[in-house]
Amino acid sequence: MILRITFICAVKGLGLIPGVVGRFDSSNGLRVPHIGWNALQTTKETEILDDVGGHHVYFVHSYRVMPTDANNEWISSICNYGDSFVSSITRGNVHAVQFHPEKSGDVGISILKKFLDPSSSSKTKKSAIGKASRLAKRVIACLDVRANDKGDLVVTKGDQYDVREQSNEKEVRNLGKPVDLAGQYYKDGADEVSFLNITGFRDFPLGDLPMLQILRYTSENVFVPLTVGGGIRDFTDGNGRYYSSLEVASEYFRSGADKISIGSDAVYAAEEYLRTGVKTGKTSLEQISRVYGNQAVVVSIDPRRVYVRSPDDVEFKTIKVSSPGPSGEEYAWYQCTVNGGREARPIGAFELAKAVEELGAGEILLNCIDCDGQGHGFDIDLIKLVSDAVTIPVIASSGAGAVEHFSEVFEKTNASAALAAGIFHRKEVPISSVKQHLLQNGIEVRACDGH
Ligand code: 1PR
Repeated sequence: MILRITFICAVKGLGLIPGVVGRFDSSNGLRVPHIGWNALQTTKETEILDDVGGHHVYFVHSYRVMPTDANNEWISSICNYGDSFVSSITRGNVHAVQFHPEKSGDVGISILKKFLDPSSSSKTKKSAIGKASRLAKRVIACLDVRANDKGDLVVTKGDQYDVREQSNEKEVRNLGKPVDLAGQYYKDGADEVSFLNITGFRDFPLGDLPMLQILRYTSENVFVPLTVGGGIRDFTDGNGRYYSSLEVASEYFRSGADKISIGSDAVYAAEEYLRTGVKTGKTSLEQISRVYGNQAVVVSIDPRRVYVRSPDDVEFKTIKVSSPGPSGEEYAWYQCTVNGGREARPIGAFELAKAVEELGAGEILLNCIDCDGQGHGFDIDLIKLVSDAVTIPVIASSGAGAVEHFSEVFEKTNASAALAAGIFHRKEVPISSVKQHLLQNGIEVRACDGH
């Protein structure tokens, strides 16, 4: 990574705008990439940023330009993340932004409209609650998608990963249509939407064109980041045609995904890396992050809690659990699984998280099979363990059942985002109530009163 910085610093730009591009410094605990909704401070009158006041906009990057006297006259806004960096520049009719207006909801759309037509009227309501001041904690809606027994792609939801009804027919639980639900969650104020193709490990995703179509249709109306996961790996089809994981990911990106999420394949890559100590550059994780950047690659971890009597009983990192195990065990480790929890692997969540960060992951989606669908809250022990182990953002997932679970995870761990599925699908708790609750507890979130 140091080499990369040196390389970038050593390369001259066109010299039109004075400044140096450098990587955020993660050595003092700052999470890099900078992913999420942050506040801007406008420093110059410019119509295109008229509606931004008090709102968050969406950033996803690891490199930035610092403001200096030499580039001061270009700067139209700055953002603070660790230090102040340049978030937009304006000169005459030249505008450039570091954030993503196309992913910044109504505020972003207004920026794009004003860029095309400076006289267009403002449609964004001034934020009535929760004025933006820093990086917000994100609330993510997750849609586990798979084909039901009739072959239609549906949003489903498991209990500890079992997505079949308990009836005699054991049909796949059907909680709605993916595109409709994603659109609804966008309107409700979700900061991101994730699709997980949960049978991707056994089906080839490029053969699963409806999934690509879901992404295309969703990205027409949903202007927050979309993540898609499931089946990202090298594959040879029935005709002997080989597809690299990079091709699979590229197809997802072309169809509207902003980030891809790798599950099983990242576990194999981490195991191999820990065994050999060698980065081959050939794993899906390394290849996709090299081409699209770390910030576009999420690793989804599916661990299960394994209780032990003593940390010496196992070679993996253990924690002292907050409630003892069934036989009074005081310790546990979190065993990673592949293929949707079907196969346990000889690697812990702690070891996996550290390895995938080194291999190029930009973010971790941290599920927990024990908590999935239970509604008793996130596994705080696990999330603390992993979010303290890495410097990339961690998304807490599995177990949300009430608004208090969201404040608990942000107060007790270093998670950057919290993801939920069941409570949103079953309409038990609206996203707006989660955000209202977080704001009342002094936790900054993106206000969702603009819709
Ligand atoms: O291994 O690269 O093909 O990726 C497969 C992906 O599909 C992984 O991200 C894996 O987590 C996911 N997956 C596989 N099987 C299941 C299943 O449920 N049977 N879903 C599955 C994982 C977990 C979360 C869920 C949260 C929140 N689902 O995504 O949404 O636990 O749920 P809750 O709020 O209702 O508790 P690969």
